[in-house]
Amino acid sequence: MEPIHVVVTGAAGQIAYSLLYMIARGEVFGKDQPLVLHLLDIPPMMGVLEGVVMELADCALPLLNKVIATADPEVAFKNVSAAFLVGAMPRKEGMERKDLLSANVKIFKAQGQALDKFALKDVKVLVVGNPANTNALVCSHYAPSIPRENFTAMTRLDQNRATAQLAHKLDVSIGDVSNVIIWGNHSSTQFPDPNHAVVNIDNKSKKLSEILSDDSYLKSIFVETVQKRGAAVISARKMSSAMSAAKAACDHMHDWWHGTANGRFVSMGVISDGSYGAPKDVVFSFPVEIVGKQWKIVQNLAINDFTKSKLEATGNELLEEKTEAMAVCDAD
Ligand code: NAX
Repeated sequence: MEPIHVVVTGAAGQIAYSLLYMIARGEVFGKDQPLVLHLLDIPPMMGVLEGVVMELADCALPLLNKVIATADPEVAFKNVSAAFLVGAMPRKEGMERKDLLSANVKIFKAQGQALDKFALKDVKVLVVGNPANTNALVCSHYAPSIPRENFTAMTRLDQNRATAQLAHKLDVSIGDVSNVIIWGNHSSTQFPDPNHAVVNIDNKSKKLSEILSDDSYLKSIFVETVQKRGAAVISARKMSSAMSAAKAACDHMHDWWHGTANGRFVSMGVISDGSYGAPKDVVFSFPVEIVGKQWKIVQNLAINDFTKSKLEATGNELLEEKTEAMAVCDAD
């Protein structure tokens, strides 16, 4: 089989350190799909990146045909079929959310332009670097020759966290819980929604509501635990989530590449068509089903008033981010 070219940005950072290994082992594109990995980072990180390249070689991975480490976006994005945009400016002490957004928007504008020029036109782009949803929107805006559907943002870590919380609460295996939804922004306004979750118990599929009717847990403890999980990991590890973020990035791209099982859906930040009253033309996390590498927003789920109000809040935040981001881009 011909190798495909895959780029990972922020390749010298901590998420990439786990992610590169998982991709190169075949866990995303398949155990028979050879790969050429392109690693992009900024010039001061080239020394560190060289160490990552050495370790990848020392892993002796049969699917890894070649590794290209570079600080040049033209080399990094050339002919890629899939892009993991992990690299971003981290939040420094004293930095306002606005400053962070403005620094990152410029990075994703430049990378959108580079994808437009050098990547394959059917490239699948997953944005992990924060603010992920708005970065994905900016990236797509500056890559007009690539379909907007090909730009997505990662909320899979939130989905995995939510699924793990429910499995723990019900004392079932994680594989027995599915269809938990993350709506909206990958931020503290996201809404982890357990209302459509399905649990496999005694070989029967049941709606979560049939086996767990603890409203105070589902509406407050569960939602807050998921929303604040990132902060809890930082406080314990003194560093942000990396292994779990890498695993989630693999899950996201894996399902996009190979599709979702019948009746199952996953959450992805995708360009909004206004479904469920979400604002149009922002990157909003929805439940999606995937067939033939094309995602489709799951329609006709019943939405209660509580969920509606949560969707409105996270949608408003995304509209604000979009306005700020586009102002930065226009001034750049
Ligand atoms: P690190 O700071 O360890 O690594 C980031 C890397 O990106 C660094 O090596 C840096 O030099 C590089 N970089 C900066 N600007 C770049 C540019 N213009 N081109 C290429 N590389 C560039 O951060 P890490 O822990 O790996 O996190 C990366 C990003 O993921 C952060 O923005 C973080 O906020 C975000 N996250 C997003 C998550 C999500 O669910 N969407 C969860 C995990 C994570 O917090």
